[in-house]
Amino acid sequence: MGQIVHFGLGNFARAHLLDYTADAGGDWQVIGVNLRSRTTRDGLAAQDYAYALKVQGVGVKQIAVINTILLASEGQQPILQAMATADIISATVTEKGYHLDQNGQLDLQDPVIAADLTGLPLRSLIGFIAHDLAQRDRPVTILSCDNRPGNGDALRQAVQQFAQAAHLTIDWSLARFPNAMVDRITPATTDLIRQECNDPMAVPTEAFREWVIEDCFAGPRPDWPDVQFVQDVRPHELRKLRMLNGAHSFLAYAGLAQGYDFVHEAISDPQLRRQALSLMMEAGATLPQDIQDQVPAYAQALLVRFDNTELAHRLDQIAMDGSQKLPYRILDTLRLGATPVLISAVRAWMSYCIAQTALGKKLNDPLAEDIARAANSAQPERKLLQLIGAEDLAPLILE
Ligand code: CS2
Repeated sequence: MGQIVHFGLGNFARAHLLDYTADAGGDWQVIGVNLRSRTTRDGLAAQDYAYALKVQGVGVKQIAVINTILLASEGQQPILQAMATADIISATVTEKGYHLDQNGQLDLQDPVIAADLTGLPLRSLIGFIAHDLAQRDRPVTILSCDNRPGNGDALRQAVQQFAQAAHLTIDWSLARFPNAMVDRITPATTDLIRQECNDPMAVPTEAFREWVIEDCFAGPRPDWPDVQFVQDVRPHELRKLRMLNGAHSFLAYAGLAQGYDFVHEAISDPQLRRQALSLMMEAGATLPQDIQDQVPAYAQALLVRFDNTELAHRLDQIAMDGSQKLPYRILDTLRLGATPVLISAVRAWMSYCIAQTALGKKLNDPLAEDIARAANSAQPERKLLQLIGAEDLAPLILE
């Protein structure tokens, strides 16, 4: 029997990796790990870890691949024991779950990482993987399923930097960290969805799904249907992160500023639609030459996905963690081709930070306190750009 230990049982994991694993069939068990909240674990445990996946326009699937879910707050040993016999250790912990600084290096001053380094009960994905690899005697694939360019490389480097700081010795020949592009729009669950599915743990998602993984596994993997195994994931990652996620972040801040709540509302606004499409095309122009011909069709397909009224994808959900998302969704693209919509996307984020702070609202962002301080400072925009490592773009954005 193959074993997957998956960190982060949020809606995305349950609509993507776990749906693919359910379709793969075969003899695979999934042990979940939640590092922070117990809510999902308690909710799923009450229904034998099975849940309804409501696929818009298709129907409701019952997903029953999770065997159990462990909580870091209930002790690290059971988690390390499960990891020791896993073939795959995967993660959807969002950008902030990697605890990286603006330069993509592990932030050793980050309070969670600093605590893990002092030998206190582990609370970070990075800490768990480093300690697992330090006592490991069999091959394992560490599979990041988070939005980030080179997510596997970034995770490997962070684990390496943690191991060095913690004086852990690791046999790196046992571990592989494939890069992967993951895609499926998965909103937060609403009461309406819970009622429709008669399931408090139901997950809504769209029919579309995509997964492109670097073909470098250390051992067995489920027979995931429709997954592309490739030598170079980068063109696929950049296409998705710059075009889809870039447009999402633009629509989130510009749409909220205009009083919209959902993606389908913002994209139906003629001016925002025009801007979102040109952002996609501008981002597309920065992609590797050999995939340029895919850009127009991909952009049109994104508009259709964004138009999906049934999906009810909230803009404030996308607006979360802007300090972690903007660098790879907007700033990297902007540095390759300065265009009006990309600039207005950064300005929309700054206005959002300043407006929310003026209302006394704390942003849902790991840098919330720094953002509030910057927004209340004498040069709010310049300070906000510094926070996301965009000082070099200040002449362009602040002119
Ligand atoms: C969204 C993503 O919340 C967000 O930031 O842009 O979750 C997006 O829906 C997914 O990456 C789509 O695959």
